[in-house]
Order: sequence, then structure tokens, then C-alpha cells
Amino acid sequence: MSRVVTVGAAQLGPIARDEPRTDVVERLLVLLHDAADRGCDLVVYPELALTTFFPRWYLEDITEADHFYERSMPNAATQPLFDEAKRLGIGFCLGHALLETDPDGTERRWNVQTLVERDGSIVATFKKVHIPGHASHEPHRPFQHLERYYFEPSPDGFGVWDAFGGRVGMMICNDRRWPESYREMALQGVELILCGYNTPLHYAPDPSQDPLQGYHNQLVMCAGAYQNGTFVVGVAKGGEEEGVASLAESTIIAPSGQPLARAQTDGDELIVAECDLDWCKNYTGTLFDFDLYRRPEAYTRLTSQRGVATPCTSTAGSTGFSRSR
Ligand code: CDT
Repeated sequence: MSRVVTVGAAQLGPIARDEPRTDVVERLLVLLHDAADRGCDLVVYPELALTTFFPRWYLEDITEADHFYERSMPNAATQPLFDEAKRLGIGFCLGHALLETDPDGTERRWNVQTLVERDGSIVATFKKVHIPGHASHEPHRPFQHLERYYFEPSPDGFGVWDAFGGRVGMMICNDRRWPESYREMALQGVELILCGYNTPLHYAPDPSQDPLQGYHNQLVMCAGAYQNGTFVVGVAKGGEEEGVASLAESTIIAPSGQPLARAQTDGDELIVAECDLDWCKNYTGTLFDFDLYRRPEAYTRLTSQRGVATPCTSTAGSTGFSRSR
């Protein structure tokens, strides 16, 4: 039986701070219809695809940002997307902020992707694991990257789910830079990793990285795909959003590490690739046959240690979650 999944990476251009959800969902629907015309089974939207990238602003009262978070999924604004995707028989992966209230009244703020099957059922809600940027206002920066103020890191790690005839995993933006993200999923047999991102071209802590943003984006995703024998779908919200330029270059990558499709613009654009999930076996059954070749006993530091501990350091180094970057 064929295991070809036709995947659309639905890149978005900028979303304005005051752009209503209904207008954004209209844009998502335009891309969905394009995907239907091009035979897609699955459409992947970027990180925080319903709003502007609001962590670029500091709001002393965090609840003033609550309107950027969804309280449930689907909801009134996104129901048209759920309905139309189900009617067309297309699944989708949607990045958005999520605000949950614990039974004791504690508010929890997450950066998530919701994966929806072709019949409209929700497969999973993945919470971002690696939360980049800083946790308090840093006025010297030209713009803020306050994800560590607005979001908690996932307590769940990287799951995989049987969906779309294969095994699907998710990661969000900064997660793609960490080899552990891919490997955690690969050790669960992942075949297709879906990743939305918002990557500002300017990185205030080290501007020498600015011209390398596109290179680093391709480097990590292509390496992650190849070293783990999996497809990777990276989808940007690109272009100049509220004065901040962000990387586009959405890419669908094969288990060989080769890009199959790459966006040409920094605006709303759908790229499509036919992903034959059986291609993964060419790698996971040979050079990256983990069961045969991995040496977990040689990698014990990977889960026992967080920061760098040099041979003359008596205790393992650790960096606190709230440390600024
Ligand atoms: N959204 C997101 O995670 N962006 C980060 C920016 C760099 S850290 C300030 C990224 O890894 O692309």
C-alpha cells in the first residue's frame, strides 16, 4: 500500500498586531484551497499562525496579552478552517498560543501546534519544548523576544502519533535547532516532523549571526532529517511584521537531507511535496539502524547533564531556566 503523503507547507507573510482572527483565518483558507487544488493530504501552518508574533512587545500586565491566546481549539474564529478542511478531506497542523486554567485557578500559557486529521479529529496538541529569548524586559534591544515571559516550557517532551498513514511528530521553531528534538522522536519511529517557526533576522545577543539565519535554518533541518531518517517540514511566518524582518525560506526536506521544495517569497505561499514515508527506511534500516549501531552507554551525559561540565569541573554545570539570552 502506498504511503505517499502529499504535504503542503503553508507559509504566511506578516500578521499585523491588530489584524482580526477572522481575516487571518481567511488567509489560511486561501492557502487551504490552493492545497486542495494541488492534491494535499496535510497542510502545515507556521508557529503562532493566528496572531502577530506578540513576544516582541513587553506588557507589564501579562493579562493584557491574553487576547493573543486561544482558550480552546477549535473555537468560533477557527471553526471555519476546521469545517472546510474536513469537507475537503485535508488535515492540518496549526501553530497558536494557548491559555489554560488549572483546576486550582493557575493560568498556564503555552506555545502549541494542534494537529488535525483529515476527518476533523484532533490528533494531538504539542507544546513547545525549548523556549528561547528572555524572561524580562530588555529595553536596550531594538525589539523584544520575550517568549520566556509569555510561555512555559512543555512538561511533556516530544511525542509521536500514528496519523496520515505514518508516524508524525511535531516541534516548534527553536526546537529545530536542537539535535535532541529530532532524536527523541526518531527513537519513537518518527517519519514526518512538522515545525512552524518565526525567526527574526536580527539576533540581538550576537548580530554576527544575522546574515547566517537562512543557512542555519537549512543546516539544522536538513541535518535533523538525514541523521534521523525522517521528513521535516519547516514552515515560516516570514517578511516584515510590525517593523521586524523575519526569515521565510519554508522548506520540505526528505530523509536523505535533500530539500524537496522551498518557498520563493516571504509572503503567503504554499509549497508542496509528495512524501513517500517508505523512503525513511532507506536510512533507518541501514546507516542509521539505531538498534544495531547506537551506543547509548557512550552518551550518558545527554540526559544526566544540562550545561557544560569540563573535566576539571567537580559538579555538572547547569543553566537556570530564567537566565536571560
Ligand atoms: N520563535 C522562535 O523560537 N524563534 C527563535 C529565535 C531565536 S532566539 C531569540 C528561533 O530559534 O528561530
